[in-house]
Amino acid sequence: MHSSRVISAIDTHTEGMPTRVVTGGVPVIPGATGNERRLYAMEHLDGLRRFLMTEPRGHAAMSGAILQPSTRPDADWGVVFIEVSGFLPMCGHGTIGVATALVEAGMVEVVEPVTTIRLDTPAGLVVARVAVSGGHADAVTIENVPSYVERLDAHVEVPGLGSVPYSLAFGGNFYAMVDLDAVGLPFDRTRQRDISDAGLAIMQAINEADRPRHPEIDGVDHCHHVEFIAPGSTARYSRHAMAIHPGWFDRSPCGTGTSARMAELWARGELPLDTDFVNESFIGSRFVGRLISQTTVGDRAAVIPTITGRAWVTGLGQYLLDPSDPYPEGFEF
Ligand code: PYC
Repeated sequence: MHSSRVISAIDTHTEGMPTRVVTGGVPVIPGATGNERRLYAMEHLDGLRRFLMTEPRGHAAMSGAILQPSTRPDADWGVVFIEVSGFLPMCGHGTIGVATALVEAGMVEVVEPVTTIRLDTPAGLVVARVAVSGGHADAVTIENVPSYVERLDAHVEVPGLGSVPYSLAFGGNFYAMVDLDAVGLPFDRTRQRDISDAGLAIMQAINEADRPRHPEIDGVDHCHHVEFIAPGSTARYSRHAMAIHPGWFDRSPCGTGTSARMAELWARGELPLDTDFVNESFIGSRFVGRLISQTTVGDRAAVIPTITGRAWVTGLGQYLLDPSDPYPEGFEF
């Protein structure tokens, strides 16, 4: 076969959302920390990201994670998260996919009933506890990075929508949380184009009016996710449509979005620590979240969330580039 590039991957899905876990073919990415690696990759490896995420090897809602050696002594593996939208500081469904792939491929020492894997992510240390039986990764609980509220009950002026009420929280990425009712749309997948357009308009308006910035993680300075909360949702069980730049929906219940939502509910006094919060995705799949302790981020009160979900291996791939391929970095359609 003619090929100038060979990338090996374990393809998985987490509650419906793909994670292409890259296991070989990418050299060590320069950087003294996970976030420095992300920043380096944003500048120098965007073509590799597009090669793996966009058509014809990926699709419009593709997501992945590049395995790396850890930059820190207390972690087993490093991870750089990639998706059609860019390089993420943290990805919950991606971490569940990575932990499942590492166990299923025997790339960590597998211990039953629980295998603990410590991951060096750009947003910080994330611990994944994999429930394993008979060698099978049954479910994964991740202990996420500190999550906090940036704005509660704010408003933003959005062209075509008027003044939209929202709250903004960080759970590994920044999430604007908006009631679907507030933009006059139903929780209905046949209206996904309208919901996505509303989400993109809200993200743009927030970023233009007042961009959020993480006080401790360099280069985390925009809102590219809008969590549209379905009517009837409560502080224990919520359904949502997660609209993501540049125009797709998370198929999973979104681990970092669930963390942000729990931080918001906690800040409102509606979700105490050690209490289950079930979050349901646009396709009906579920994560169970919990807040396990309190901490701070800069001068803000923050919480440590856990997220439990499942992932399955869907394929083993070697992604090739024929030197005569007219689309060496794929394309977006
Ligand atoms: O699960 O955290 C997540 C996530 C972020 C973007 C898509 N999924």
